[in-house]
Amino acid sequence: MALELSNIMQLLELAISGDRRSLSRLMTKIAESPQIPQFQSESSWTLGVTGPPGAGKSTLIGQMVKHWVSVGESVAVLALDPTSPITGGSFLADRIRMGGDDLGETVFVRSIASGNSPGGISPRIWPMCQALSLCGWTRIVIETVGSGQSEFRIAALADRILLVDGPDRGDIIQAEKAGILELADVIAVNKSDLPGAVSSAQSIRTSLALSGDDSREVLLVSALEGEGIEKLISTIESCEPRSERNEMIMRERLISEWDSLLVTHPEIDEIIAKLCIGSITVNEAIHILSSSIVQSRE
Ligand SMILES: Nc1nc2c(ncn2[C@@H]2O[C@H](COP(=O)(O)OP(=O)(O)OP(=O)(O)O)[C@@H](O)[C@H]2O)c(=O)[nH]1
Ligand SMILES: [Mg+2]
Repeated sequence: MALELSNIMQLLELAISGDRRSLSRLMTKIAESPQIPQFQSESSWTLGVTGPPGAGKSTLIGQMVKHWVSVGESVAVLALDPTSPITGGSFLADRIRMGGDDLGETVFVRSIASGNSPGGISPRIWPMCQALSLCGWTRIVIETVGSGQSEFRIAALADRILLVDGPDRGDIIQAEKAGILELADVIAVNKSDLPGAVSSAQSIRTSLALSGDDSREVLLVSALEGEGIEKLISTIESCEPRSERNEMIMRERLISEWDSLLVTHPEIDEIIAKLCIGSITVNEAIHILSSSIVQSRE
């Protein structure tokens, strides 16, 4: 375990010195190592981008990346696709290359295979973002499909959340149900080149007004035509992370790391078997698991 962590620290040093291969390997290690590594970066800028499948998140991120690169930022994108992580990421890279641009030195795109992480990917996103920040990436974007609570919870680890919706009212209802609408800092209705986008944006504004929160912007954008991108970026950059944000991030970190410790616990199967035959109670199981987790971390 100690050797594993020292490897990770070596990779981090190489990645900080600008070695891209080491950065890639570092991301893999953070995703796959049995123990979740911890890094501390003084400051980081992270944006969670979530929204229903096919809303245009990747295309929009591609446009945002282009803009950021043109103003001298260096952008890292972590793409989480619960269905096909590998194609999801390469697809994103294709979108960013739209217009024949090379990704260049100032863009890093990585797809994350959530299936390879002991205890799930969620608790690993924070150290990944911290490591990217230590390596000098000034804009860190996490793309997740907001089709379920667990995917959305990943976006909640970022300092700010952008919800991307399509011009279909069904998408918005889904976002409302999952609680995404409530927590997003900025809401973009994409595909403004298609009919329905204006009325979708209007119905989101009505929803926000009904819940007494009408201070957030609902912006119309077309990722395909590059419409509304600068306004979107300036809105995202000027939005003050809400006061509850830090509490939400810490809550997500704590819950996801705790969950991960629990499901990767070496005795978990044995304890479940004992619960099944009634030889221990749930309270006793909690006591056994939590005391051994505490001991292993001392
Ligand atoms: N008309 C129109 N089509 C768009 C726009 N943005 C994206 N699309 C199209 O919508 C489809 C999905 O785009 P993606 O960017 O892959 O959407 P996504 O939300 O990242 O999709 P997943 O990651 O699979 O959830 C593609 O065919 C895009 O070309 C837009 O502004 N207007
Ligand atoms: Mg995508």
